[in-house]
Amino acid sequence: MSNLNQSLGEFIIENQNEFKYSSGELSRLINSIRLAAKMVNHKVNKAGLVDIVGKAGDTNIQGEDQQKLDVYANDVFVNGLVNREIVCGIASEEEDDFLSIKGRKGKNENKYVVLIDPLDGSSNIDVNVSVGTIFSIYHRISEVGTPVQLEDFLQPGNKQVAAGYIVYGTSTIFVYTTGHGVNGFTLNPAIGTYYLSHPNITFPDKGNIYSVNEGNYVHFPQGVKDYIKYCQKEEEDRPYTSRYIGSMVSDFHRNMLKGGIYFYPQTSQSPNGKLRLLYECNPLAFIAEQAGGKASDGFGRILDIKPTELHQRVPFFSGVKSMVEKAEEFMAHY
Ligand code: AHM
Ligand code: MG
Repeated sequence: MSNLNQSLGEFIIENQNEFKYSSGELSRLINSIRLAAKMVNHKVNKAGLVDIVGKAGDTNIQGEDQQKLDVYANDVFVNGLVNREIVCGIASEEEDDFLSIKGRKGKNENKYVVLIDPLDGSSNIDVNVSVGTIFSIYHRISEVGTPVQLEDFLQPGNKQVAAGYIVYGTSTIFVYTTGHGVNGFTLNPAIGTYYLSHPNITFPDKGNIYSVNEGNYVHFPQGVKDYIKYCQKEEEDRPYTSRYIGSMVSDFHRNMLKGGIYFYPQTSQSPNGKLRLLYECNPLAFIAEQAGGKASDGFGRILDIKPTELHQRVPFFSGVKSMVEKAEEFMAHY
């Protein structure tokens, strides 16, 4: 049952004691992301009105053109976190390297690092389709008070303290977990407050939606091709419905609520797929598991992968547990 009387701010305070390292720091951090997301939401909503869509001219580390809203969203999240001095380091999909935050007094005693994809699916902005923000939070492993190190960011996803996403869709929803289930908060734009609209989200036991860019079919490994054929076969509760927005957060969100699987596999040209382990897959994998779903690279658990680089890519299969397991079964044949 949704509780539209409870705001995200109240929920964070009420549940503060659940946090492993409870000192209010993590609550402040999530609060800060919540505020930055409101600013980005405001801008995304105006994307068709102002001259902000289109390429900014920069190219990010993956060699892709950045759009203006990507740059804006990156600035808002990074500056929000830097200025409020609640983290010691940030890594962003839009930045080549991680940022170490010194703190005004020259010493930063904060314990958390944040990894963020500030605006995912940004090629959808020009055509008025949903985009999202994804974030992931870890407790640093290097000594508090010293500059953050690469190792603080290269932790396996099973060490995440919290993770979440925001979908800027028909309405804006903030979904997150601190390892105690998944909750979703819908923004009431009239008053600028997120309310608990989706308490304790769980995947349905069964699903009938598959989401994949089938245009890449010829480049997929045989296991993926066979799984797609399985989804399309007329048998039992199949064929499944195909739904692909091309905005991972929205595809994931729909499949979590309605029951489905999202996958972005390796292709003959991209042996590790397209998606980034640290900024996209780990946070969604944490949420998937917390909601009773599953996330895999086709062979094993995403959250157990030991990252080796910041912008590492990985094949990604996530959704209803039984559906991901079926995909893994097909992958194991080859
Ligand atoms: P981005 O981080 O450059 O926006 O790319 C990630 C996005 C995902 O949101 C989406 O699922 C996928 O790329 C779509 O890729 P494709 O167009 O190859 O299907
Ligand atoms: Mg992205």
